[in-house]
Amino acid sequence: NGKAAAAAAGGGLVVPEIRFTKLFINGEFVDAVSGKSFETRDPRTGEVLAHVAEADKDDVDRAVVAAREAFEHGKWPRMSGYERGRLMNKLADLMEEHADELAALDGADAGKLLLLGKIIDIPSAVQMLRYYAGAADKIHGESLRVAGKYQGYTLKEPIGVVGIITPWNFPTMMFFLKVSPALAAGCTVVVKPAEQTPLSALYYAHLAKLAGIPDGVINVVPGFGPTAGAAITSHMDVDSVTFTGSTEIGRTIMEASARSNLKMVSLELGGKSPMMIFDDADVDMAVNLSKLAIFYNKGEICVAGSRVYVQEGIYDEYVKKAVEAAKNWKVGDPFDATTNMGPQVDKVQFERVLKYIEIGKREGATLLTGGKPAGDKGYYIEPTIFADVKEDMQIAQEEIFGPVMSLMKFKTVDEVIQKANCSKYGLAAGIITKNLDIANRVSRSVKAGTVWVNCYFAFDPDAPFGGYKMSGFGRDQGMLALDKYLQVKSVITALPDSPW
Ligand code: TXE
Repeated sequence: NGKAAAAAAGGGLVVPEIRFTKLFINGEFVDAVSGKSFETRDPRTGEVLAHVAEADKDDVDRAVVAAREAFEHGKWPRMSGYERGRLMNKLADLMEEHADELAALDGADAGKLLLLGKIIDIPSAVQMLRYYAGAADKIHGESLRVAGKYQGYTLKEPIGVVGIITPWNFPTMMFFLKVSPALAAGCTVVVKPAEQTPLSALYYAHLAKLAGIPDGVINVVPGFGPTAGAAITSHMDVDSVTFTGSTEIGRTIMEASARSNLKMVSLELGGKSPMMIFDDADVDMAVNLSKLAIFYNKGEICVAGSRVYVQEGIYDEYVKKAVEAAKNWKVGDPFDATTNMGPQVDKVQFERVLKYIEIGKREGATLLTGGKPAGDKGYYIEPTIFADVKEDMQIAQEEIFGPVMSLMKFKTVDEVIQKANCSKYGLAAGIITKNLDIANRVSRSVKAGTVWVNCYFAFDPDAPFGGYKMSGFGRDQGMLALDKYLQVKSVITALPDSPW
């Protein structure tokens, strides 16, 4: 049983009982049509945490039928925005009540730090939900300037049934990043959480029911990408798909939309974000921010500051201090409050990161620290820094998604702008300087959806978030994200008797 396995894996630490392991369709927990299930593992040990019902095409069909019924005939899209917001706030209250358990669930499933789950992941998701709860009664169209004897206005209508496909690095945040605006807009959803981390999404489905969100509005179908995921993206009765994950699968999803019903697609994909540190920066502060930018959440974060550019005047001092900081970044059990970094999410990612470390060595980059597994059990990797990295190396171009920093020296502002933009990605960028002119110039020159100046990971529900270039398109967060879940209808009415 899940609890026993979890307790064994965590050495008796506070892993909650795993209560929800079935699919959630039309307000009920149900087995998969096939009767199949899959394992989700504890990355601290590689041992099985729980067996979860495995959705496939038939289950997705059932979930879409439920979501369609709830959309076409149910209360949710017809309710006032105020009432939808009220129920969303109730769900947020329930999340707060269960915050410890939820943080522990993601901790065990994804190897995330328990402490940070409690103070960052769960509260941020709650904040996101409340932000959109507040938006639900403020969605309105415009009155138009239509020439001639007509009057015109736009209506904003929910887009319909939304397919949501999420990754495993922030299971809770990703769920609410997409589900919250969809709910505010009046949509119904079919969510496929990542196969590595399906547990918290099922818990949220349960809480949504307790909060009074009607059956069929939120459906959760854990399963694998090529089966359950593909069934959503190629479904003829899903109106929109919103995805966060790899660039490769982003392409597959667009193809699936093109081949099926041309459903709307929005994609938040990979990144290789540059962190630019200028000569006038406080080196300690720069080390601290850039260390967090790459080692936070074990580098499993799409906006990780994985390319670090340091200006020549402070380069040597930066290197010395950054290596020291990496060595002091404590790798260990995510349930231990003194740990800075837990294990990579699974064996696949663990091996992928180690493969990139080998590539970096082969390409001729200088390994300053780290570079191997930490410990002999579980998927832990040492915080790793490569110096003398060149723009054309794979470790400077490809997303590693692990605790591996690629360090480069630069001389001028123009040079660093050119190098920062020398990437197929454009998700985020960091700038550390006290010089306002440099900060402004670089902010405007860098091709990235988010720029952080003298800070990093400063997320807010009101700040739109998404990519340039091959980091995808469409924005999560902010009022702008509501557009992904809304149709705009222009209504033009003849006014034959209008005086003007
Ligand atoms: O991603 P996938 P993976 C990057 C990161 C990582 C790499 C691979 O570089 O190392 O991607 O990770 C579902 N149709 N990011 O393999 O496969 C899948 O089940 C529909 C960056 O985990 O893209 C899961 O729910 N769906 C990223 C989700 O897509 C499919 C976060 C993401 O998995 C599918 C995660 C298909 N054919 C990885 N195939 C970020 N931007 O934050 C898979 N999926």
